[in-house]
Amino acid sequence: MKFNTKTIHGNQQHEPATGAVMPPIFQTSTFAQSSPGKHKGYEYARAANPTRTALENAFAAIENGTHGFAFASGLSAIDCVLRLLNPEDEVIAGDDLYGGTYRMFTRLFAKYGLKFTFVDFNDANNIIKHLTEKTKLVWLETPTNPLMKIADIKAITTIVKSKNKNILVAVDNTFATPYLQLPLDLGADIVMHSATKYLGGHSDLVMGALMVKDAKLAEEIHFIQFAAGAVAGPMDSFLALRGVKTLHIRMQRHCENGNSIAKYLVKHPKVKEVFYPGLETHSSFEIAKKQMKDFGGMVSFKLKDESQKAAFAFLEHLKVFTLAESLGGVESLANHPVTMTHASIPKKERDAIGISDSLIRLSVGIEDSEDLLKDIETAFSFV
Ligand code: P1T
Repeated sequence: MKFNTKTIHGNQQHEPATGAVMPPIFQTSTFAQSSPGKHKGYEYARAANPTRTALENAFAAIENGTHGFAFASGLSAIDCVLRLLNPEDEVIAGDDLYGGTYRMFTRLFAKYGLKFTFVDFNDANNIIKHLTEKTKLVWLETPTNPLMKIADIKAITTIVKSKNKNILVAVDNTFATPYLQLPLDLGADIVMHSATKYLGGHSDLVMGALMVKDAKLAEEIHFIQFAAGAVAGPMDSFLALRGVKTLHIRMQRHCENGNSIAKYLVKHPKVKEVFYPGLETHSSFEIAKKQMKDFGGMVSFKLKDESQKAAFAFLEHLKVFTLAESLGGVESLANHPVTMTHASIPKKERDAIGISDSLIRLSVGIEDSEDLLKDIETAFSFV
């Protein structure tokens, strides 16, 4: 099956009892047994629930994996990956990450003896000097949140695996989605998503996903998912599955609109810099062009006026864009990383990588681009 067909039919079956085309919302915590241990494949809904199974099968299909897992949030999916490790193990991660991922690494897991090193993956070779005998996991976000940096998944995976094939490479594919890039095909071991974003696509749920292609790794992840218990509920699983079925057409429009807005911003006299991998001026444009089918709907930019006041004036006067955390829904959102999504990163570190007061991140939705452009133009008149 090709990708568009997979989003709708990948690993899906009609519900066996009734032929229902969409899986029912199995709103149950437990399943009857005819004799102890004798059941129809489901025992207790933390272990498995048929609505979640349908979604997890779809997750596996769209990322070209063999197994998919649905979690209560994106962060709980990341938490599951970190639980594969042991104290003293080392993790190499990109230096630009979603603030909550950075917070989990440095404030939750560092105290259990995991060591995190943050590296600029703009050049794949930067990883070489950080790989040690203790490295067990490489964590990539590409494009990164919020600076839209690109990591060359294939090049990094090749370097890492030639050092030690047991080092896991995990890719947070939230910004790109499998519509744009397939990390498992490029050599990664684990794909992670905040399914809250493009996979769900309608800003109506919080969910995480992991996809893998190795049966042993899948078994370990399933054990952690079951034993730690941060599973997606049946109602959210139903909504996410419905979302996945339109991922390809939504992404097509997100890309068109993202591209129009990035090109408009580049020419705007009040804009200092635009971060969008589809611009030829982007430092990793060639890698993005090779690795991604298109460039997505996330666009960040800095104002020439570097004061927080100017950024706030712009954000307060948007009307079609909603000022809110999150991204990847059908509606356009605007975010101020310093005070919102990346406030948990210490100022010194934010400054070092360029997350400054005048940085604004747009999640460009699938409305008419003329309305979005007009909205931005009006907001600029208040800066
Ligand atoms: O919010 P949650 O579903 O737990 O996902 C966390 C997460 C993980 N990875 C990336 C790349 C993310 O962007 C996120 C969540 N991000 C936001 C809420 C945001 O506005 O950036």
